Amino acid sequence: IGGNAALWFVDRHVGEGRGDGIAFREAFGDNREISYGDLAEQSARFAGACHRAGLRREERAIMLVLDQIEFPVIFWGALKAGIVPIPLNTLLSTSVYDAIFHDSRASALFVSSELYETIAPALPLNPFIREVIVIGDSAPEGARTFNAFMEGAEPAEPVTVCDDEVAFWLYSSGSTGQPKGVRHVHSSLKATADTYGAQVLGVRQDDTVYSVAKLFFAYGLGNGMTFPMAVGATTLLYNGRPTPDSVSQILTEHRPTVFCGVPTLYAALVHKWESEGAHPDAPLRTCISAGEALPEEVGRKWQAIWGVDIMDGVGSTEMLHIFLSNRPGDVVYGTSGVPVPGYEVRLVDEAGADVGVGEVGELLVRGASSADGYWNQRDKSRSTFEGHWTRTGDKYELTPDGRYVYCGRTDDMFKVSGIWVSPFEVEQALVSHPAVLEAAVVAKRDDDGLEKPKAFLVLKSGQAGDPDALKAFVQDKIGKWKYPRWVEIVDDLPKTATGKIQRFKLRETA
Ligand code: 3SK
Repeated sequence: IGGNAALWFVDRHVGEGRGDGIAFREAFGDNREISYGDLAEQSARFAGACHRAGLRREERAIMLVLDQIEFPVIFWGALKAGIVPIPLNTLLSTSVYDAIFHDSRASALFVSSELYETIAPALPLNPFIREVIVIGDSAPEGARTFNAFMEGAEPAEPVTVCDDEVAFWLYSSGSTGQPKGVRHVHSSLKATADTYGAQVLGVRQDDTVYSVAKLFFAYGLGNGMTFPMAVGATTLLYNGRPTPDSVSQILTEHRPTVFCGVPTLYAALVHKWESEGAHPDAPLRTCISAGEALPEEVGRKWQAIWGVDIMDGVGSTEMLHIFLSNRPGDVVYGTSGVPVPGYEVRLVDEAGADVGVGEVGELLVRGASSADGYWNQRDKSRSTFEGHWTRTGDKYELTPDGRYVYCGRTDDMFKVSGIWVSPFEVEQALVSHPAVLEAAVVAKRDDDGLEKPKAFLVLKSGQAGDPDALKAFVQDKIGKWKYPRWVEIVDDLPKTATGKIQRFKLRETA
């Protein structure tokens, strides 16, 4: 089936006899559940409620919604109505929301009651938003509750679309700030489910999936929504912060079979279970990681604990999901693996020429899920989407056995004594030290104005980091000139919501 993605991801299950299967279960509160049949019905009524409220096709609707059952109802219901949902990161500040509300010119805003206070100051300043719908028991003046919005609405038939019609947007903050609206088309959702979802993750109908990456993030949207929904599986939703404690509890109580994490959390979980000498009991059969490269050490320790590898991969908001990944039964820690079936990659130098094995180049990717472009940012669209190829801004090296090794962001690399240093390589060396939990390395100028590595470290609890010992450790591991000349111990590292270290912020304080 082409056309409206909601037909394939939602309604198809009812037609094929899977309507009673549980699509989503909340791993909090009263553990509310929604079946595929109820999701089909409620999303159709949501579409009817949008029409009744005067929301027209192609208008945008902001979703500032926690991972809770209303999320899929709104997302798929909007697609059915032809309205373009824009799920937003739920951790941004009022001023960033204000900028996005203006940039997108969204006509409607769906907001979880817990987040209302943050956006409230932006509402009187906004001339575009006509409907504010609060997911909660009550709504302030000028807004309606979600239940009131839905009450009495008639189900609407999904609008007919072509494969190339824009279905939804995501705002990409990148690793350097300025959010950009990334426009994705209906067919991209199925393209990622058919490629990474089916052929790498290999999710099955009997799986229970838990993604610590939230649904507003492209990685979480695939893991927790489109991949399980492609096969009629069940997803666990958690509306709180994924900490080592909350994740351990979900693993114990809800027993997922597929776990989708990010490196920081994998590292913190391994550390917690090592120091407690025990780990939860869960029937995990597949684990994946993305967001930033997974430290080798963390992957090996996870494998030793669970007997299951973590398949590390790399994706982007622009490509919607992972396009380079380790594969089941073929995991090499410290690499991002090989191209996902359906995607091609190239490594190019600054002049755009392909580089050879063992040389570092910028990663370009092509595949069916690439975005339609950025909203109202022609220059950035032209420099990122070059015909069928999308520039990732990541530096990679190809090994003789055909695997891709991450070397850092294009703008994070620097030279020491004329030789390129990848901050990522120094960070990998640092996190393999037993006292170090997390590391970030940036360039800092010495008294002679020459760039040298500086490390910011988060230590494991109860550990003291001796800077000289750490420097010597790195020298022994990766080479004399790459060691950090300065070591600063910090409580945590600045990160994007998707777990990418914001080195630009550290550069400012270095
Ligand atoms: O950062 C990543 O690796 C990623 C993976 C999947 C989807 C989106 C992103 C940004």
